[in-house]
Amino acid sequence: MTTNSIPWPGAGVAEPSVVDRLHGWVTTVDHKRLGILYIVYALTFLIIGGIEATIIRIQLIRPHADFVSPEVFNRMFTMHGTTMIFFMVMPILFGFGNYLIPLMIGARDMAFPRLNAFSFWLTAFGGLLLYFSLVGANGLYGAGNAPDVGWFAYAPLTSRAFSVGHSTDFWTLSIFVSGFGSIGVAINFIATILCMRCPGMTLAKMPLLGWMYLVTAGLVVLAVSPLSAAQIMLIIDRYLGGHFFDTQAGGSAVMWMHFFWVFGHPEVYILVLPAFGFASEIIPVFSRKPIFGYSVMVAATVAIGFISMSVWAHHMFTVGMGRALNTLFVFTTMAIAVPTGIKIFNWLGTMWGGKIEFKTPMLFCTGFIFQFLLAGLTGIMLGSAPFNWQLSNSYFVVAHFHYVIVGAIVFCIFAAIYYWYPKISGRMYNERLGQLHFWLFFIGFHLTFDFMHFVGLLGMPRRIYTYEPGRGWETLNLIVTIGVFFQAAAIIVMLVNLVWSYSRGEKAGADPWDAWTLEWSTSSPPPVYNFAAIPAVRSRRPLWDLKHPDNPDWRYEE
Ligand SMILES: [Cu+2]
Repeated sequence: MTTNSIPWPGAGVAEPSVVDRLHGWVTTVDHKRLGILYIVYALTFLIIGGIEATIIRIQLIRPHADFVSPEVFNRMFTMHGTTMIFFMVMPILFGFGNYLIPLMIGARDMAFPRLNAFSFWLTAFGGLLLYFSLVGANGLYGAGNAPDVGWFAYAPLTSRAFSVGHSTDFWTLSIFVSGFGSIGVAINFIATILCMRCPGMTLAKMPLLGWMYLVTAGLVVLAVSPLSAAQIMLIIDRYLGGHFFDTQAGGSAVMWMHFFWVFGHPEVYILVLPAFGFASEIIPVFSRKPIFGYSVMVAATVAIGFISMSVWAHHMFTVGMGRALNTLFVFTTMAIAVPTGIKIFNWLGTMWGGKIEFKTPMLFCTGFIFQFLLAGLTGIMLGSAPFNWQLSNSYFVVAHFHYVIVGAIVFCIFAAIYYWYPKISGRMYNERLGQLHFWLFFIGFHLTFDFMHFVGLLGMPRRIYTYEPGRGWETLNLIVTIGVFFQAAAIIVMLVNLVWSYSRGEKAGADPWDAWTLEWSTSSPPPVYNFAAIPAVRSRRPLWDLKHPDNPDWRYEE
């Protein structure tokens, strides 16, 4: 197998104009370009969602603050949650998957390039539709007509009786539209991963990232559909005289919760599995050891996929389901901790005895393991119904899920940004700024979300606009808010690094990390056609075999 970068036919033609370039990006069906569009789109919403979080935290910095009005506060936490989940984390994961999966399995593109483009634009328009709600009656400072019902929009708060204007409809339709984008890209991942692997790459030789995206895609198809169905029912309730979620008229508000969490809990695995994939690709390279327990990792991933569809009602321990059902969901929730724990063990097993180099991607992965372990422990605590009854709807819950979403998923996303930035941009990022990003964010994260657990244990409910002095919440809230400013500074450092390095960074070359998967066999950035000749592989580390013909991996795998 050869490294491949053949000059593109027609070299030396006139520079395309700005309009041509724009047209090229808007009409592209190339998986790499679509990947970049998803990533840039998501980073834009990271900034917007971060600003919303900062506004919430400034309002809660002390008792009786009046930085924003109660209405704006409700709109801020609804927009923050909805934005970060549906228009930041999901798109950035779809972006990395789009860019990397065809390269890592030795293919020239995704299975359905036009469906791929269409899926991106559905997601893109979904986010724009959500933010169009800001251009509403109350003006920007009143946060317009932005949705204010929380990111899970419980009934009957979403009924016309309690949500008079169109704010809830912006929530419903924006997620409904982007939901089809998600289902479209998921179908593409499944077809690409199952049908377009290069010769020799059996499923048992596929990079772990491929397995994570395969299971994730399956969950997207299974979990997003019930949410879309429930949203149609909500629209019928709001405009066509339906009573699906109207308890007084024979419907059920609890039924919305079941529909939402049948989506909502698998959703957290839709978000975390690709992140696990990033860590499973990065940790071996910076430990100079192949992943520990490849097959067990695959089995744990598939097990998580199945079990994650059976735990949803642990979000509903307080609605009165009764002892039998509560017990069942306590049991399934505890069961999902087993395959998840196995993964933590395998990552530590990979690092154990390795020659670890703490470059920025590895720093973020190390932070991820530590924080994901803690997040798992508070998850087990909240998964036991009696404990949950005490802390449901408190800041302990908010701290727990931010520990997973920020402490695990966002940390892995940052690791992925720095690890694959050289491949995507052709340049090295600034390592010092990378390390500064890590430490600022690490400190900020722990200030915010460690202390948030304690204010929750002291009884502070989530989503309250303000609070009384004298309950022991003041200092904790101050520290929590200070942490957010560290995180904001860290994000700014990252953005400066990425933009600056794009034109001034050191040239990266094809394989700056001395890695082992196929994307590093192409130039940086890769040519439009990816590979001059479709590669053929014999092991899980094709580039190791190429670089170590005297001691190839296939000798042990075959
Ligand atoms: Cu859950």
